[in-house]
Amino acid sequence: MGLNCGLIGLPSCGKTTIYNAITAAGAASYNGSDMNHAVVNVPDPRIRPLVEMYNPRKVLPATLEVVDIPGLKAGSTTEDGRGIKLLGHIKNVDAVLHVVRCFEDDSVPFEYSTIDPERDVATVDLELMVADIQTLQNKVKRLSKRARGGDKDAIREVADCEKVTASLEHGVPARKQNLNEGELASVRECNLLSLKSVLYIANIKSMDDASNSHVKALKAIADAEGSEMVPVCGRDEAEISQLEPAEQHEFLAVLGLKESSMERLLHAGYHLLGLVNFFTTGEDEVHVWTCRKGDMAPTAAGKIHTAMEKGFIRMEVIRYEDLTALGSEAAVVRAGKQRIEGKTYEVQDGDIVVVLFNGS
Ligand SMILES: Nc1nc2c(ncn2[C@@H]2O[C@H](COP(=O)(O)OP(=O)(O)OP(=O)(O)O)[C@@H](O)[C@H]2O)c(=O)[nH]1
Ligand SMILES: [Mg+2]
Repeated sequence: MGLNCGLIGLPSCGKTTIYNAITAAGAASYNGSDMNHAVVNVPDPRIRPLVEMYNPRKVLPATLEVVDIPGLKAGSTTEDGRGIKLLGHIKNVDAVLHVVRCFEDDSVPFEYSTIDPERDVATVDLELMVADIQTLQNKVKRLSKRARGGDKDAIREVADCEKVTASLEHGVPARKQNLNEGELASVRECNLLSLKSVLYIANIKSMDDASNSHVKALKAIADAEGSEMVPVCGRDEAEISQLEPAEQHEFLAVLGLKESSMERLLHAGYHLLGLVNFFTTGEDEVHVWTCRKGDMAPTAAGKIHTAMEKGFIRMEVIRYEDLTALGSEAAVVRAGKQRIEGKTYEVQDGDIVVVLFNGS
């Protein structure tokens, strides 16, 4: 139910190394036949004070799901269907984490003899686009009979799919096509890979290298599409993630970092996708939920339970800062700081909510 991400990139760019750096701190990780998959807890400094206050039976942090697939090289999606199958594992992710090798090291084999983020991003994007063209063509094929029969919706959807396909064939990823609402609706069920938000990860040798020319080139690519770029020293951080938390912070400090790669990626990802955390609290559980900034109260309530969205009546809201400053829910209510919000309220980061709904 939480945030869901997929790691992509050329072979040997460091995806699995970074996957290990992100997930080692978290829960179960298993090795599938050709991909790694893990669900990790999202750290939030507000959880601990809430747990101390409520002493709940259960604590449920927000979760981050990470999928790591083997590298894509030029032609992966056209050669034998293996690339298409691999990409199938990331069809349903909210965001793509695109790892780009930005370190020079002759002892680590790579596809190319040079380091060139622009080339690498274009190569991987092309594979995503080839897969998308296939997906769109399948949809057009499915709709063609209805369209020939004069079905207006089918005719419009076919036209939209063909327009997107034509731009893909010209090398423009769907995320850069400025698609309008109608076009987005026509391609929604296709889960186009090149439409997904991309967070670029520059894999570097050491943090001293965080502003080398390759990292700058990748930052420029990210900036040009309104995205984010995070430099990560994959190998060092994969090792650090194996240490005890106290030691981790010591080593991060040595590298000149305040946060682990997981924390930095999360911040960038939350920012890129416009995500916020809100809470439900009680003696039973302290639970962190994630929704999009701008989500109205019923949509956010729907993250907790679909019945809460359907039967939404109102939401009682207190702020995390008020609760910790005043010491208890009762004190917040006495201070007149509890709010009753309706269907058009936009849930804010740090809201602690109770949803009243029909069927409760
Ligand atoms: N020097 C250096 N080597 C690294 C770094 N990150 C990864 N490597 C090395 O690069 C090689 C490939 O790393 P992986 O993480 O397996 O790469 P991958 O992208 O998962 O590769 P595929 O799954 O085959 O596509 C390994 O030998 C790593 O040890 C880094 O930050 N610095
Ligand atoms: Mg790998």
